[in-house]
Amino acid sequence: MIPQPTAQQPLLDETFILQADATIGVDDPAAQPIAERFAARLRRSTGFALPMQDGAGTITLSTGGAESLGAEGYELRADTSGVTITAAGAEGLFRGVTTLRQLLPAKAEAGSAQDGPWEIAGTTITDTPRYGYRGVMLDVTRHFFTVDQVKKFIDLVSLYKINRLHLHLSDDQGWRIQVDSWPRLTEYGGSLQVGGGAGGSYTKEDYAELVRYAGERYITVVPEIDTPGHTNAALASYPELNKGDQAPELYTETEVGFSSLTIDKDVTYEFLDDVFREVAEQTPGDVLHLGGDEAHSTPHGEYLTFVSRATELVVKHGKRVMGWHEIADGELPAGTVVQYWGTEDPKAQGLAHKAVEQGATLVLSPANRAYLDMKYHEETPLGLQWAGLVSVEQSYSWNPATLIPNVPASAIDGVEAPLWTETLDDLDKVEFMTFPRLPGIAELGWSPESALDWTAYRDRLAEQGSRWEVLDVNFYRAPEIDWR
Ligand code: NGO
Repeated sequence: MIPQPTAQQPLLDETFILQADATIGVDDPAAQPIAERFAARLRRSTGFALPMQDGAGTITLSTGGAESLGAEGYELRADTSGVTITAAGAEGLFRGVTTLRQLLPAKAEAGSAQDGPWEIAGTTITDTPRYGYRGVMLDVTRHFFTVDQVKKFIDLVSLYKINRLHLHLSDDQGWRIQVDSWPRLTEYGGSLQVGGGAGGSYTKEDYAELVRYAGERYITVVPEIDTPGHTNAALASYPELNKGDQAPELYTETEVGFSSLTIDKDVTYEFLDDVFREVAEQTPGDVLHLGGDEAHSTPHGEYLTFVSRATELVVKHGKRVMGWHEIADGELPAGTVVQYWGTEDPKAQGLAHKAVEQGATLVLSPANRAYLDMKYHEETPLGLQWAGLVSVEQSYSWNPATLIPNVPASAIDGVEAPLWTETLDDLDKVEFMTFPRLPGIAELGWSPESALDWTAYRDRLAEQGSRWEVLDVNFYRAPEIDWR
């Protein structure tokens, strides 16, 4: 199982076998949709009727217990008589059902009827996450991904108890979210992508659908509008955002660091005020990411001014600021989340310390460990390697608590695995870079420190391969894993 639960005990001599007459019981209307979706999946693969029932069933989801395990925690017991999952509320039940899916044979994930038996070795599990933020980022700017593609991605990451989806929605190569007050951002700024092909963007309805779909899987969307650099698509769409009112051409290559909003123009902040307002209005999560990375074309003094003014606008629209670690050189409002993407470099670590000294918290995305777009090895046909090669072992074998020396445990919100898409133009390629590394990052975010052990993890990871085959995931069959 991945992530490894906090505590698991076998129940010797007990085996649960799902039979044709099984029922699914729920005692809380809030958990009804969770049970329904679980039952629907199992009906397809088992061919059983699996009717829903109020209160206890063969498989029971029950709220109002296990309160000490927090909103995401749960208890699970599988024995000869049935399976019970107990949690404080619906979110914990959802995580527990995710575990139950992994306890069942891989063929339970199939879209058509399979032969049993449907057995689970007797067990009790008590589980609660180590960190509250366990994210994945998808860059939909360098290449655009449709709502349906992102939904499949959400489905796959939710199997590993990921609870944040960071969408990188604007960059030099494309603006991907509708903004009514600045319509050319998508109409023109979203029209292309890397390589020069047609891009795309999300309408408000599309974005709402992604937020809803992720929410159903207890994943909060964190939208990113990258500023003041990585803004060529916006600058190309509106001449007035540029120094000298001259719009650049659209850009479809992959250099970074050449674009900048104009820091000393009022229109820059009118623009951001509108964009942040419209994005914030559509985002139930409490965080809005304003980028802040690689502003190499913004003079440093101006960058610091920008951080103060732009963060103020995010706060004005009721959200906490999130930004890449460069923003920590500026003055940060209370509640800011700083995303560390450094390697072992002292300058980046210094900014992480600066963030913590200002009271900000950290989400860890060390590029040489957590970047899903780094090549696995020299011959990987996709991806980049500026942060080094990132094998499955390299991405798993680190400890969030000690990655940056002298950061108090209370300052770490969790981990996130970013997937940048300069070289990835379809979902198969996205899957290839994401699996098998993402489950390891998810485990670093969820499982207790004592459970983190590469040799044991390697064995557990090997078992996931059969699930990905059933789910039709194009994963990288890393040779260091004995895939079963
Ligand atoms: C950097 C850069 C991105 C690239 C990515 C590629 C950050 C935070 N900014 O990470 O624009 O796409 O590397 O790995």
